[in-house]
Amino acid sequence: MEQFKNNVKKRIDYLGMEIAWMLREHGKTVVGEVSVKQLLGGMRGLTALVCNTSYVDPYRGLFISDYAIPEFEDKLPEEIFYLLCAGKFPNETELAELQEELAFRAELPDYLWTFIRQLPRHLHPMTMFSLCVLALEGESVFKQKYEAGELGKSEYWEYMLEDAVSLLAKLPALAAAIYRIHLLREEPMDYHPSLDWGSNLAHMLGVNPELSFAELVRLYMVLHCDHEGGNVSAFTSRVVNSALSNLYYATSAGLNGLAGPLHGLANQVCLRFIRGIHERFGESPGTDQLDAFVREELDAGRVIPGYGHAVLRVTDPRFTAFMEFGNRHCPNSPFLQTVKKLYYVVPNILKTYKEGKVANPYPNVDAISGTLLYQFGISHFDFYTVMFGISRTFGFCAQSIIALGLNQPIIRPKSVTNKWLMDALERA
Ligand code: FCX
Repeated sequence: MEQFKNNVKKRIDYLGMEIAWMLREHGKTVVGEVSVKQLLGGMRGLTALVCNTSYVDPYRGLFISDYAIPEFEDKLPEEIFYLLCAGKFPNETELAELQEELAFRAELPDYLWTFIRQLPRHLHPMTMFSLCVLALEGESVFKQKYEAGELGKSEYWEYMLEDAVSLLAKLPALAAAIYRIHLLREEPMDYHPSLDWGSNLAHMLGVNPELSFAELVRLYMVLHCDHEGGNVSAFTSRVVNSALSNLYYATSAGLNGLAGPLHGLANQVCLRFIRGIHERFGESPGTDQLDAFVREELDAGRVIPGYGHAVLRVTDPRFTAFMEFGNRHCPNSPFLQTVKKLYYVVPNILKTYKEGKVANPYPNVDAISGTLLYQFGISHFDFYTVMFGISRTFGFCAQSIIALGLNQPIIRPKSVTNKWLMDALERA
């Protein structure tokens, strides 16, 4: 992995130079302020983190380096990982080097197979996934070297990268094993050495041999890989890693955040939502029926899954990319048709709901991703967030590699009490 490491090192050195300049010239310059509303409101809109792997523009969506979604949506997941870490796409030999390494490390250790098979069946697949990542923690080379006192601070990132590649290499076999053993109740499929990482995942899930399914899995992995640093899962993973907990701990922690219904679990909730609509109105509901259904949900105090976002203020470009895929591959799917009708109905309702309080009435990625997985044969909804998690692990890993390369310290903001805040307000 020499070329990969060299390219990541170049990126870290470059970013490090920028940071040195900012600290030298502007260490005390104030670039923002915090309102009481932000302090009490989940820090929404507060600029408090630097994350160099990706950026979310409220109106244009996800950028990785300077590339917007249409410029990278046709890439392989491993190319995206390269881009997240090195800030550039790999050339042919660089890609081959990384792919060889991923293939070399893809096998699961025997103890993990035993662990997977013994997991209680009632656990949610996200719980299984997070537990399995945690169970691999003893594999961490970073941890072994750190405990042996063999690591200087400037080498931390290199061993994070070692751990990242080992972990990512194993995710297709690991996730597919959970799906097949516990949800399908079938035997796992063998790893296919001639396939790339994403195609192997599609192959090992074993639900659909069509090329278009591998294409969907590839796109799914690319679109979910990272979404800057402040979302629940990425932030959690980064905070945990900032204590020098290794990437297995950090990834498992991030996955636990992703498992919440306001975050990654929304994709599974969305599909149940659409199925609920079909059960009630049939597979071709009218827009007036959908309008009434959505209003009922809101009146019952429930959120409309797949709509809204803490940062985006337009339709999520990841939603648009999936919609284009759906239009090409399954335009007549009743689920896709209902997603389209909801897109027509929901924003208009949310715009005026709670006196216009919903900051973004438009769909996010979760409004459609599950529909496509379902259409292509992944019929167990509970697995959708695992798919999200496999992909998001690319981002967790890249963010921590870069942060440690830049010697970022342990994350530890200061919290205050109501009394402290009220005293401060009285003095202001
Ligand atoms: N349905 C109903 N109400 C909504 C809503 C929705 N889809 N989106 C926002 N609101 C409500 C909020 O609940 C909040 O009400 P409150 O003040 O009475 O609590 C109000 O509108 C203002 O919230 P807003 O500032 O717009 O949104 P937040 O940044 O607080 O929250 C999420 C963002 C994504 C959590 C919110 O829009 C939501 O709950 N959406 C539905 C769940 C979902 O799709 N999650 C996935 C998001 C994402 F893509 C991901 O991380 O995977």
